[in-house]
Amino acid sequence: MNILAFDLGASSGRALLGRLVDGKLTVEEIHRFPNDPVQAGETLYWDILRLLHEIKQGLLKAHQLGYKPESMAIDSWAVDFGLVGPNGELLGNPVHYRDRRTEGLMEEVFQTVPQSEVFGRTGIQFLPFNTLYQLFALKKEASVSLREADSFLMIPDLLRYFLTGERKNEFSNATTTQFYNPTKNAWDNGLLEQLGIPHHLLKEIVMPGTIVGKLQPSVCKELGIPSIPVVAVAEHDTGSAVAAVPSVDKDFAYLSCGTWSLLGTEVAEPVLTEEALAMNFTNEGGVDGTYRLLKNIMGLWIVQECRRAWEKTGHSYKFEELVEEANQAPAFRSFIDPDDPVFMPPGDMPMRIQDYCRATGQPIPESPGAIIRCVLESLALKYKYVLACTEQLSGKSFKGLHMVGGGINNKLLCQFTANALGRPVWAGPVEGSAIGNLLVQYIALGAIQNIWEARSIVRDSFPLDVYEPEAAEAWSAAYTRWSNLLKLQ
Ligand code: LFR
Repeated sequence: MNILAFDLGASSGRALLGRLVDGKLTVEEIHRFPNDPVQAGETLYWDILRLLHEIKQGLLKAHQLGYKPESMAIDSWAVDFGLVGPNGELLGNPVHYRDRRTEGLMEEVFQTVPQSEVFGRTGIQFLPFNTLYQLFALKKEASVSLREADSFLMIPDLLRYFLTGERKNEFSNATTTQFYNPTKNAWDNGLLEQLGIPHHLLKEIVMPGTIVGKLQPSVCKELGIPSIPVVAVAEHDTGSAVAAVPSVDKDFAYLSCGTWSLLGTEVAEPVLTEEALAMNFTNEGGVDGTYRLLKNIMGLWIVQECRRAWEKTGHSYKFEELVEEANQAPAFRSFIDPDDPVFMPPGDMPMRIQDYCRATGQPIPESPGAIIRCVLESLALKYKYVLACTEQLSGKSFKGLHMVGGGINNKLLCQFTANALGRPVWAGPVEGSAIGNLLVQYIALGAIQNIWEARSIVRDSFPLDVYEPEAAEAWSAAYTRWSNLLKLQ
């Protein structure tokens, strides 16, 4: 059975054709496209209509290649949204979560609803760009779009709406807004009311694995293709990636590694304790009513932005070149906290890393190789810390770490991670989110029974690379230095 997954990442999107034959899944990338944000005036936007165009191109290519997909689904990054008006029109272009409009707004929200209450009601970590603060920003500026809006649709909801005409909010993404209440299993209208944010725009929530509609006649006519069902999968890419983790153990730790690094475990119930709040962990909804207890780590965004900064000055490096130079650079010279807020917005990342090292009295990395080495070592050390927090909060212990996502192409990072953890890393599959997207479609279509059968199919279909830990003592000493730098006890 051929089906189609669209996986939209913060820097690129792709369409993967999946084929399930005798319990084995094969995938073929049939379309890949850039996802370049656009700065217009003071605001950083997503180019949403271009993304819709590229999705249509993917559909067209699948048909031109003769695949006749039987369903499709979209997953993307979380938290961002578009507002749709009473006549079905898009009110304004969706804003990028890295836009600066939410700066300082978390603290302002806490003056009305205390931070511990927000966490107790939603279980979501505090990130300045959460949808809650984005809507609060709109309310503060008396936004006309917010006033006129009839529907709040997150990025995949919105694209699905353009394709099917149906307006529904998908569960995994809804939970990331920080106004979904996992105890009540419903939107937390009361929380929005306290902040003066309208909630009549929120739509019915559909669970991952629901067929929500089908391609509407105008789309089929435009592309000259037959209509197919459009499925709501775990439309949050991290939810899809974790669905594709090929674990045998029910208790497993994962690192979904791309622009962001998302590290944690799957739990049956959200962990809403004071300790979880203090560690700023999150509980995001997943497949089959599960939650992901995890923490966002800044991830390869820092490397992507370094590369972009060097490109601007006329020095284009391939990722592999940078990783190779990092491999050659001296070990353990200087470290950063990848999650320091200075690294969040787009901009001159090499300079920010150097400033960080200067301000903390460390040697200043000069060459690209030295800078990237500093970032990759610091990420691996942060993973060790966050894995320990995950064990503490969940009461579980993990023999090793599953890594999925494009970041596992960076073999040096995988090896550093195994070294820092002193435990094996099992890396694969690379296309975690797209594969999770396909699997949940197969569940919706009745071709796979449940998520555990899906995970065994991943195990049988894709190779795993195993990284055994090395240089235990040197990494353990580095961890002590790094945690002193961050003043962790
Ligand atoms: C990863 C991701 C993270 C989310 C961030 C922003 O692609 O979806 O899970 O925190 O992007 O939406």
